[in-house]
Amino acid sequence: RHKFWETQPVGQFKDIGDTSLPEGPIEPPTTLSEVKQEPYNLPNLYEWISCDIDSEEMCTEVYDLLTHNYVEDDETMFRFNYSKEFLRWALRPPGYYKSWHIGVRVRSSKKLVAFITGVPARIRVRDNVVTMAEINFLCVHKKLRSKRLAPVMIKEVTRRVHLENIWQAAYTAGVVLPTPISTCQYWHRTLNPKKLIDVGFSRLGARMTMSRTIKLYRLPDSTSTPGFRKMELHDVPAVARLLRNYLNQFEVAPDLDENDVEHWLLPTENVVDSYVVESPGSHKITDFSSFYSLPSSILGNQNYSILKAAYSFYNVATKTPLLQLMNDVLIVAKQKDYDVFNALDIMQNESFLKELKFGPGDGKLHYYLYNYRLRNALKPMELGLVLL
Ligand code: YNC
Ligand code: MG
Repeated sequence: RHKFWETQPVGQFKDIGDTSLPEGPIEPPTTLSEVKQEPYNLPNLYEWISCDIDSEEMCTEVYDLLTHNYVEDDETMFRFNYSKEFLRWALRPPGYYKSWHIGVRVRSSKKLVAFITGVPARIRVRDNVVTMAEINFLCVHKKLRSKRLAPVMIKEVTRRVHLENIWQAAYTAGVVLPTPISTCQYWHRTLNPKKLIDVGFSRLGARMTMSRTIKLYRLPDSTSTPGFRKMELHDVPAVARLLRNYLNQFEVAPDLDENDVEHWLLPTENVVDSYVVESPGSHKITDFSSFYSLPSSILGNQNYSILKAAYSFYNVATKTPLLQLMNDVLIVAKQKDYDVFNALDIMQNESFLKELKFGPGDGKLHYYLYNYRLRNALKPMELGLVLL
């Protein structure tokens, strides 16, 4: 059934429930000289490139490919519209490899028609910190679908990851593949009900009028927690300590040092936003919350072309109740004109979703590890990892 994935070192459906199989790497690493030195063969019309995402022209080409060909919802009403600034942020974390930003061009016209990326990350799986690649932005132009290009893209990124002596990877997808380590669900908190209903993102509830709906989702004008403010550069050590300590409780979570925290969590306009609570007396940082900005194109609506969505990233509450912290973050997201605030049911998010009027989305998000077996799937609440 999965002609490609059956050949790969991933948990296979037939092995589900087989507790005799050990946890950990499925295949041992080979020596670097055993890694294939030449790129995989593409059909002759196409050629591989490494994308220099620093270059404005290259970044624009990638942006245009993704804007027109990347992930859509099942009803094709929306398509992810990652911004160029977001792509640069997502693809250039500490220690990134340019060779892992892989494009496929048409030889004759030079048009970019496919893309896949990896970035390095230390991911802890239970007690083991493993250097992995986080794989994202796999995209094949709509006109080249179902030609088995994706397996070649995946094999090529795997080869380039192996060349850096890295043998594991983490990724998420909306489709079921062999085999999820966890299956999660998105929840959506309406911030702009009128627009969400107008564009078909949500529907007016039974026995609800528009004005009652607007009232239901209304938020205070300002945040309620004393000492709640935007994260700044000098907060990096304190935020790193908070996060490292917090993420320890999950079965799978990133192992973040201060450099990672600076890159992934220091606010970047229209990309990532982070807030801290600084205790008014002691100036201690006690709480932290963050979200990233991922708009979607609205396909075929007369009135609107972009849905502004914020996605919950990492949150840590040690003093402020998590519910209150998240309510303050909803307030700032509303102030920043986001239409909707999304969160997965991972980490401790279930504790605030219903109370803060998030509603469950359709569609699931599946988490995967490459070349690393877990004996049992994890509950979403056991996951401490957010991929972009
Ligand atoms: C997917 N999303 O099952 P089988 S998520 C992985 N992730 O193989 P073809 C996928 N595999 O089942 P198409 C996949 N979607 O026969 C499909 N597949 O074994 C598998 N969509 O290939 C599929 N982006 O080329 C099948 O299919 C084989 O032309 C079929 O291309 C697929 O970024 C795709 O949703 C997704 O652009 C490129 O549909 C295309 O349809 C497309 O005939 C819209 O492929 C955008 C979209 C996916 C977003 C993402 C994570 C990707 C993870 C890839 C796996 C990484 C493994 C680890 C590598 C490093 C290892 C080290 C060390
Ligand atoms: Mg194809």
